[in-house]
Amino acid sequence: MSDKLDGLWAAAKAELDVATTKDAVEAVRVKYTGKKGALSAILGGMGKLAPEERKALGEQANKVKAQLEAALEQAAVRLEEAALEAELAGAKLDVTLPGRHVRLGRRHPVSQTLDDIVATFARLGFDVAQGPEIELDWFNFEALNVPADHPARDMQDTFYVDAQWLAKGVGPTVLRTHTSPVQIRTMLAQKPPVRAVMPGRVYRKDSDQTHTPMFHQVEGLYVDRHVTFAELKGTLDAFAKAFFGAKAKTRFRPSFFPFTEPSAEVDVSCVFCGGKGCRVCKQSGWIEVLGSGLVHPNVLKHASYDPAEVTGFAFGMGIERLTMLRYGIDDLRTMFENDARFLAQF
Ligand code: 2U9
Repeated sequence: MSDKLDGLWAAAKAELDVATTKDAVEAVRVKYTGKKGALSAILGGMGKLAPEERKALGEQANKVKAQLEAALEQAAVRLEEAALEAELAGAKLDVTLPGRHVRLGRRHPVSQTLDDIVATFARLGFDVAQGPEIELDWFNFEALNVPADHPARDMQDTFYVDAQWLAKGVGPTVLRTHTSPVQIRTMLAQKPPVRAVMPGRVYRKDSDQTHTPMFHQVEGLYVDRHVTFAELKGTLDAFAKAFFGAKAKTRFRPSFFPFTEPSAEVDVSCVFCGGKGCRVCKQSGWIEVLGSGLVHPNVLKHASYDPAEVTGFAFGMGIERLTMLRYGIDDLRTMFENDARFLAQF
């Protein structure tokens, strides 16, 4: 029986050495170590042996079984390696070629600027409020003290959304021309005090070197008892210093907006020449960055606030313009072309 085991191992080893397929290796495994295989047959006959002979043969059988299993494993590995070798040779894959470069995406400079502005006002205690881009004419114009015959309501400036509004029994709808309707909605939804900034997309029928039909704004509103123009100046000066640097100075020039009275445009000392005068600030030393004012009493009334009880300030800024000033970009179109090579610089 001992000879039989030796013979079995020799035969199995010889067959494995010439096996060239997985199936051939599997056939050897079944033939020699399977349930009905040669090894089982030998072990089955062991019952008839004397105890000491059985022990010796058992040990030998275990050794042969272990050898067989190791040889089967080796054969399997050898075949796998050969298959991989053949595949690589056939596919002519050049594993020394450098990998494809994956360009990382990043936030658009306009989004970065918008987020920075919102974060700056958040530090000054402002909440963030948002509203619909398709807006009722009432919220976009009427509530903001923009009379029906105001040039800003002209078909030329405003995208009207629904021509059938009258038939449907709703007011006209527009693509909002500013984020100001969000202020009205916010005031109607809560009692004073209100202190919030309103970031978002706005739309105007405008398209030239310095205007696009869609752009981004951040507006802000602070309404409470005893809010004065001094608070407006302090807040916007703090914003300018946070955004343009501690050396930035501000100046307030009288202006007019239907929704604020008094109104002021806010200039910042030129970020390029520090106020000395250059091409960008047209030698004036100042750059206009914001509009602002105290909320018009009519606007407070439309929002169900009592102008005898509360006052407020409001401001607005265009984000594309601020982004261009911040990064020294001189062509508005680059903000909308989404050329990844251009955007990767910021
Ligand atoms: C309410 C009351 C008042 C928002 C204001 C401006 C002045 C302003 C422009 C800046 C550049 C628009 O993007 S831009 O072209 N904005 O000059 N905006 S005051 O005043 C409000 C808003 C809401 C209830």
